[in-house]
Amino acid sequence: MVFVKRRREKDIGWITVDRPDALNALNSNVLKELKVAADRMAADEKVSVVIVTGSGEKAFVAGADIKEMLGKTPLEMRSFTMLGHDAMNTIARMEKPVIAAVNGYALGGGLELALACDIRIASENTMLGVPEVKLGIFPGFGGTQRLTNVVGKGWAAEMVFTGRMVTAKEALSMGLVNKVVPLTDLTKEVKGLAGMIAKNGPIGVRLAKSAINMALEGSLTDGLAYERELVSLAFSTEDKEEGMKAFLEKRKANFKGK
Ligand code: DAK
Repeated sequence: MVFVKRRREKDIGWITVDRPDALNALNSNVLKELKVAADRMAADEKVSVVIVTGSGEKAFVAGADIKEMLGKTPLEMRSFTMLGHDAMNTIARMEKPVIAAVNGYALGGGLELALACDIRIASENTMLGVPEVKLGIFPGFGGTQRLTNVVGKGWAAEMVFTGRMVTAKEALSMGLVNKVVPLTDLTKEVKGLAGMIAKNGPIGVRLAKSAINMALEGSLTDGLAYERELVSLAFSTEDKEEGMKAFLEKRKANFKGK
């Protein structure tokens, strides 16, 4: 892996887009490596929570690689888009919580990558936007869909139609990011959040992600039915016995993920 670094710290998996000279822009190789990294994190039983971030102090990801896209035919662009969708869908559908540690510019495909994650924590220097209309196109890695799901039609329409960047503070007020912290505190903040999640019963957390995803993909009736089936499944686990007994015995639960 050249452009995407992967590491595990105890039960937290880190995926870092590492192409700082181009503000971590997503070219074909980055997208292929992102997909591989996400697949490996999904398969690693030691990883409970995944954090996605960018290298350096300036950018999370400044978008799809404009230099690479310029020369592409529509058919080549279709293949490129499939790489993007593959990587981002793998993150969005992974049965583990994924946190974006947004450490600077999150633009175009970069914001779309952050939106494929479940939770976004941003540093104060972050600027977010979907400037594709300034290039004569519009967001194509799921931005029109996931941005609308997260912030609602009004904000999504304003961001997509104007292409303007919003500050981290404005993004917080829109619900586009969950929290804003100084850049120097970002790692500590996301680790703390990941640690809080990792302490909980992993099967419950994973099934919950699957049920939450259904809220965006189906009707309320289907979502409620899916939630009912999955939460019933959680009652078949040793973790449920342990969690409930631990509560009644006034002690910390020792979850085994079984
Ligand atoms: N692609 C390629 N290189 C990039 C880049 C990008 N998106 N963003 C920055 N860079 C490169 C710059 O070219 C520069 O490289 P050198 O000139 O040093 O070789 C280096 O990173 C540093 O950037 P700057 O010199 O520009 O740095 P500044 O601090 O002055 O400005 C900036 C930072 C983030 C404001 C600026 O770099 C900028 O505006 N970047 C472009 C942001 C952008 O427009 N992002 C959206 C990209 S379009 C589709 C599927 C997906 C997409 C489209 C279609 N289909 C389904 C068809 C997705 C599209 C996008 O994401």
